[in-house]
Order: sequence, then structure tokens, then C-alpha cells
Amino acid sequence: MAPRSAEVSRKTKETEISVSVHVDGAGRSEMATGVGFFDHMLDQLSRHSLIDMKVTAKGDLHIDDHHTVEDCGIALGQALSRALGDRRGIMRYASIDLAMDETLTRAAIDVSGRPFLVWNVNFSAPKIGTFDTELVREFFQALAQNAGITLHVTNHYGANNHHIAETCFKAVARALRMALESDPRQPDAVPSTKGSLKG
Ligand SMILES: [Mn+2]
Repeated sequence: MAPRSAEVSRKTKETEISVSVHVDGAGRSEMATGVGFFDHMLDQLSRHSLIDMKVTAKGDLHIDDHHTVEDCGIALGQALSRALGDRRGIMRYASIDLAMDETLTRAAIDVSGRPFLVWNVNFSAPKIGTFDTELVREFFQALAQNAGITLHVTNHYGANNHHIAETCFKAVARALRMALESDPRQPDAVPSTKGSLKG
């Protein structure tokens, strides 16, 4: 499998973001989005997917975190899609039920080229610290859309909103890791009867 890496820079009137990803990495992350809780979540995404990720963002945080979080999802998704190329040789499907203390969350993924998010996660509070909990969904919507992945996330149960958010990131990370692994039985084939995973 060729090295799977990409860089994306994206500038709008709301945000200026640069992202680099190395899919076959070691889970090294450098996050500087200006949003502390989001950095913590992106660190989890990198660490447990083993995708090296660097994200630098300067966003309009004087308004709120929304544009920054969404646009980081867009840029990360674009970088991931670019790094994966024609998606040849990958396992494609994966799912995991991920536990963290009292919380259990499932992520199921199809690296299909077809963007879709099914989101069954509810938070019991609007904020984790200063972070709006509704932005967790916004991030994954942008990621799925731009990475060309089908992503289903279901929180089965949980009480602590920090844990609920964190299990979403860790479960998606771990499912991504499995789905992006090389399939030793068909290392040179695109795993689709259509012959294409480019959407
Ligand atoms: Mn945490």
C-alpha cells in the first residue's frame, strides 16, 4: 500500500485551517484549534486511530466555537479522503462498542465514498465546560461528508457528558483504524462489486 498522507489548507472569512494526516502513523497529534476541549477530543481521534494528525486553526472564536469545529471537520475529512486515494486494499467496514466507565457508545463505519451520518447521541447538558455539546455532531457531520464515509454513532447509555463525547471520538477512531487497515487477502483490490469507492 502506498504511503497514505495528505495536507489541506482552507481559508474562509470565518476560519483559517491547516491539516496534515498520515494514515499509517502512530497516533501522534499536534492540535492547536484554540478550543481546549476540542483539542482533547482530536487527540483521542488521532491516538486511537493511529492516524498522525496535525491541526492548526485560527477561527472566529469571539463569536463561538461553531465555525472552527465544523471547518476542522471539513478540512480533516478532505485530507483523509485525499490520503486514501482510490481506497484500494482497505478492510472498508468496521464497528466497535466502546466502553468508558459508565458510558457505552457504538461506531459503525463504511469507508464507502458515500457520505452519510446517522447520529443517535443525546447529551443531557448543553455544555461541557465552555464547549457546546451540539458541536460534537457538527464535527462528525462535516467529517463524514468530506471524508466520504458512512458513519453511524449510537450512544447506548452514559451519564457524564464528557464521557459521552469522548467515547464518540474514541469509537470512531478505533473503527477508522480497523476499516483503514490493509486487507491481506485482497491487498490490491477495491473492496466493492462496483469496482469503485469514490462515491
Ligand atoms: Mn477526557
